[in-house]
Amino acid sequence: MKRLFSEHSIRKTMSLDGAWKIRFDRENEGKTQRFYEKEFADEATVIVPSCWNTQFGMLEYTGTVWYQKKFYTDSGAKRLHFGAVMTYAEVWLDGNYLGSHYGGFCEFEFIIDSLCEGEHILTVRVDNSFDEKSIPQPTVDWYHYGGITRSVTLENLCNITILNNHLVYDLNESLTSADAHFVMELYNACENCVSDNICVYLNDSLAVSVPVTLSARERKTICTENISLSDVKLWNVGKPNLYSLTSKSSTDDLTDKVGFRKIEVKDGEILINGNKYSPKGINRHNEHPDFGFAFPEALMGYDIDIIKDMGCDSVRGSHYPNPRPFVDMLDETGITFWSEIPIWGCGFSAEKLVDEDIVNRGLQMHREMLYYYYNHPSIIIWGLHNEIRSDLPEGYSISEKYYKYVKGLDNSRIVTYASARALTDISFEFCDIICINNYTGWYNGKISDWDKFISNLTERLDEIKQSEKPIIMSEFGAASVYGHTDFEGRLWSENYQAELIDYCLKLFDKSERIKGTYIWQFCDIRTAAEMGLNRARGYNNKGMLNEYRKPKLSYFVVQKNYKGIK
Ligand code: ADA
Repeated sequence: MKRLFSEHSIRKTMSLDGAWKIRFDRENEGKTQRFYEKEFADEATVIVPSCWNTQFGMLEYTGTVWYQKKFYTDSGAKRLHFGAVMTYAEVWLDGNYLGSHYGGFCEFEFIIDSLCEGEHILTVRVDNSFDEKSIPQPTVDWYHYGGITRSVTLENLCNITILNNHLVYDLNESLTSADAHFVMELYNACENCVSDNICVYLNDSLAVSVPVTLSARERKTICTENISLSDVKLWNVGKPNLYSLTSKSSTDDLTDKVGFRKIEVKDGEILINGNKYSPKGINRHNEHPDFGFAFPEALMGYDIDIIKDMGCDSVRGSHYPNPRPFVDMLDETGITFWSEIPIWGCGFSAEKLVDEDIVNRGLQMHREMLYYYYNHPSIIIWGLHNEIRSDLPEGYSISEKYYKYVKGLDNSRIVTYASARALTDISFEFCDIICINNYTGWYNGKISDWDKFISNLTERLDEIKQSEKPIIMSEFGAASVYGHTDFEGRLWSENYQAELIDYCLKLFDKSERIKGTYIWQFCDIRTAAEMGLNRARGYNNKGMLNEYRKPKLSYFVVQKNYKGIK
């Protein structure tokens, strides 16, 4: 799969990125006409990864598009991996159905037990239309681009292959040594029973070696014995230290990057490696008007430079799992990350929050996010959902389910959700820190009403016995149209936005209870027509930069506050 470093030196991999043929299927008749059985005509090609909405004349197209790629391969078992397909993918290989995947921001894969040497045709039906059970629902504050938006790879599997390896550890009191074990998912790609030895290395030194036997085509999760690691060098915010984690069988290998750090929530504080940590954060959509969600890696690096220049040390990946190369960059830079799934609440009625299919789709998204992203040291927060009706029993029920599920999979990180119901929320017991989205001074009230809001919030948290949890202001902001300034500082001007951000950052910094901020938002983003007249230009204009990364006045305000510049 696509990472910043190479994951394999033994396993052979082939990128299926590049030119694919496409067929638009406006009438949605491709399945009945069995498009997957025929080779497409040459008339239309597109580069993968990409979004079709950024092609000329296709901006508003929501529906089905068929993609096809011919490739040549040697024989044997394969793993076909998709970085993300927006939103529903159905996949055929040489006319045979491989399977489907729902969820536009999650990785998925298929194991193909045997492929003969020669030419093959991969066909993918991509559908980005919404249905009653969609996550997100049709009313959502971002543009719902469609397409194969992240890379596609084909990997050769031979005998015992290592599909995944999670490093699970516990640092000791002095944070210099750790008890660790590895949870590995293995697959025997061979038709016979195979025995082998899996060796796991941390920075080239052997950590553990495990004999394994797997029957033909068996998939098995193994957990190694506990080992003690001494002289552990910590991953810290701003001072990241990464280890390479390499697992090898005699026919396969897998490399990942890991880091050791301890995340705690204690006495109203967030602690990283025992030190108090108040994230200076920003909400960021992984979107660009010219590329949609198929965000180029070179630009990711540029965004990270801007984020650092602004003085931020944390990013909330609002509102979905981000591409792995982006999270790799954060691991390497020492910027922390909040990763969440795209349950964007305003679109979900109370009934939808208890709809079994929707709840299960969300569970699957959490499962996939934790499976693929578990090792990233930059991820310190798992986000359960955003702005749902957490003031109602239905919101309570889904929060409880997701909190318990995610905690059960990973108890080493903070689990939370972003609430827009500060004064009426009944679900705060299902978060380790209290995260509040509020737009005082924009959708309601004046900038100076923020003081009252914060005192109401802390009083309420005391009343409902949630006062021991740190508060994070996870969204606040105002829209401004880039280049529009005035003498009066009216709504929509850069100066009004800058004034609000300055006021909030100073107020939150003075509060004893607020332990971090995530400004809404990094840059302007294209949004859905359903968002209506409140979204000038069809954009959410609350960016500190415009969509082409040109700074607004508020950018420099953030810089001053976050960098403590007088
Ligand atoms: C919400 C939501 C964001 C954005 C914001 C806004 O808090 O979580 O995605 O829509 O409101 O700009 O109103």
